[in-house]
Formats: sequence, C-alpha cells, structure tokens
Amino acid sequence: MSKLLVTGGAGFIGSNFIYYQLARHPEDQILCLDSLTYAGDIRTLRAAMERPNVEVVRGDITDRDTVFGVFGAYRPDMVVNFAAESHVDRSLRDPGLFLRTNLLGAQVLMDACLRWDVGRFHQVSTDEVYGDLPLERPELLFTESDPLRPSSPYAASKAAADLLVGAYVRTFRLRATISRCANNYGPRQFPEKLIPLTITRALAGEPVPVYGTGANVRDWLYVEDHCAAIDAVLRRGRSGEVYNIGGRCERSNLDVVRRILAALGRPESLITFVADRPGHDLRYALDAGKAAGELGWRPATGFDEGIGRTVRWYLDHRGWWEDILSGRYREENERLGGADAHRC
Ligand code: NAD
Ligand code: TDX
Repeated sequence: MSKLLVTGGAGFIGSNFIYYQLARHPEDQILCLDSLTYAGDIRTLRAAMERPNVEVVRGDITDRDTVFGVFGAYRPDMVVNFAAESHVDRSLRDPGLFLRTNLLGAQVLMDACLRWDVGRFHQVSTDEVYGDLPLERPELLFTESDPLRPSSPYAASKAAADLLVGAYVRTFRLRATISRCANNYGPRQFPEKLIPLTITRALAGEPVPVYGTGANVRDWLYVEDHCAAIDAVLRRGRSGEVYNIGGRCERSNLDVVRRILAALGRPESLITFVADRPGHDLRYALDAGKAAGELGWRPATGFDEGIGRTVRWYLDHRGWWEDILSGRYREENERLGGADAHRC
C-alpha cells in the first residue's frame, strides 16, 4: 500500500489520474492538494471523496506553511505534481502567475519532499519545453536529450521547473522523475482548450475559432494513456530520468476541428479563422521510444476511438460544462471546497 499525494487533482489530467489510480491500485491512499483555481472543479472529485482512502485538501502549492503542514500530517511515499497554470493563451497575459505556480510551486513541493524524505517526486511536464519543429520536416521528433527551447511563458515556466528538478536531483539527491507529454484530450478538460472548446461551441452553434491558417500540428494523446504512463514511471521509472510520452498521432488543428464537427454532424461553416497566437509553435512530435523500451508503455487508444469517447462524454455531461461556461461551478467550489488549507 502506497500513500500518494496528487497536486492539481481537481483539474483535467489530475482528476483522470486519481480515478485511474483508484481503479488500478485500490489499496493505495490518495491525498489531493488543489487550490481550486478557475481550472479546478471539486464536483469532479465527489465520487472519489466518498472512498475511505481518498482525501482532498484545498491549498496552494506555493504556500510553504500549507505544503509543509500537509506533508507533515500525511507523510506521502510519492508525490505527483499536476498543479499548474496550464493554458498558453493565459500565460501571454500574466506570465508572473505562471512562474509562481509552475516554478516556485514545484520548488516548495521538492523542498517538502527533501524535508520528509519522500521516496519519489514526479513532475508532470510537457512537450512544449522543447519548442517546436518545422512543418516541412515530418521525420524530426524530440528526444529527451534535446535542448529546451520554450516559446511561450507557459512553456518557459515548465522548462524552468524541469531544470530545477534536475538541479535538486543532482545537488540534494532528490529522488525524482519527469514525464514530458504531448497534448492530452478526453473527459473533463476545461472548455478553453482546442478540443473541448470546439465541441462545446459546435453544440451551441457558435463559431469555432481557429488560429492563423489552422496548419499547426499537435501530437494528441488520450488522457487515460497519459495516466497509464505516469503510473508506469512512478512504479518502474528510474530516479533522475526524463520520459517522453507521446501518441505519434499528429494532426493539424484544422483536421481536428473538422473531425469533431463531422462527429457532431455540425457544418464546417462554423469554422472561423482568427488572428494567430503570438509565438505560436508550429509542430510538436515526440520520440517516446525510451518509455516503450524501459517501461513497456505504449498508447492504447487511437485518435478516432479517443475522439469518439470524448465527444460522447461531452454530450452526456452537458451540465458539467454548461455550469463552467455560466460560472456556476465556482459556487460549488466555494461550497464544497471551503476555505484554504481546509479538508474538503
Ligand atoms: P488544468 O489546468 O486542467 O488543472 C490544473 C489544476 O491545478 C487545477 O485543478 C487547479 O486548481 C490546480 N492548481 C493551479 N494552481 C495551483 C496552485 N498554486 N496550488 C494548487 N493547485 C493549483 O491542467 P491539466 O491540463 O490537467 O494539466 C495538468 C498538468 O499536466 C500541468 O502541469 C500541465 O503543465 C501538464 N500537461 C498538460 C497537458 C495537456 O494537454 N493538458 C499536456 C502535457 C502536460
Ligand atoms: O481557440 C483555439 N483555437 C486554436 O486554433 C484554441 C484554444 C487553440 N487553438 C490552437 C492553438 C494550438 O495550436 O489549437 C492548438 C491547441 O491549443 P491548446 O488547446 O490551447 O493547447 P496547446 O497550446 O497546444 O497546449 C496544450 O498542450 C500542451 C496544453 O494546454 C498544455 O497545458 C500542454 O502542456
């Protein structure tokens, strides 16, 4: 039996990870630490909180007293850090917030891991730390040893955290791993990101904004496959190592949007080309051979299947995203989430 501390577990990937863990390792104990920013949704964790082995604490990873208090009381064996500001467009408006949460938050967590001699700190990172690849060289893929050349303040804050993890491993002998994952999609993704934004706009009959020409390429991974990869890194990965987690599932943004509109039976006339994102990365693509060879991890869900499941989920959970669009979910966060550093 392990004691797992999951930060950012009220968000998209963190919540999927908690349910993945409960299904695969029902004997483990899970404590979720989440400050419930706009991206956190306590409703998501309701079913998990009914289990005796799950606790949720509302708290900020940048708040040293809170974090040290939680570690001291809970004494985790492993920490998985999902907590982050995760949206590139928001990072263009407020880079400072991204540095605070994504870099300084990771530092506070690592300091606490050292103080309580935690067996493993896992940093959930992103392919965006490598920068982008040209569209006309499809044979190029990023490997773990490639230099970090982030383009956006979001990506730079994640790259900075990766470098700090490396420094803590080398200097303080922190036991830590990093996974750098491709674009995720699936249930419970906040409707600001391309796939859920397209689904929810299309269902409402509203224009779907495509930045620039829509030719930019992303590598898409179904969220459950990401959860399986993190689980594999936690249990079989070597401390001090970085693992790329990619789907080899490259699609242009325009292809993705068209695919969703077709699945929903909505017209392509909803597509609206808008001004490009400043600094917009052209293409991401990962070589995930190390994760395959060392951990035996491979993506299990193809894009058609994953998109089908995702569209179905948004159709079946209209109330979930309509409450987000109306802002009502924040009242629920206040009602169920309570005050800071509070056990929900
Ligand atoms: P998300 O925005 O959906 O969720 C982030 C969660 O972190 C929310 O619950 C939020 O309340 C919480 N949080 C934010 N600031 C906090 C703080 N200071 N203290 C405590 N909790 C805080 O993000 P996501 O898409 O689930 O991404 C999770 C992680 O995975 C991030 O680290 C992100 O960089 C990384 N990642 C995401 C993707 C992707 O495609 N979404 C791909 C690769 C890596
Ligand atoms: O309205 C939109 N129109 C559009 O064309 C939005 C929101 C996005 N886009 C484009 C920009 C990107 O090329 O679609 C692509 C995907 O955009 P996002 O969903 O914002 O994701 P991205 O910027 O690629 O970053 C995501 O993947 C890596 C996550 O948000 C990050 O947290 C993760 O690290």
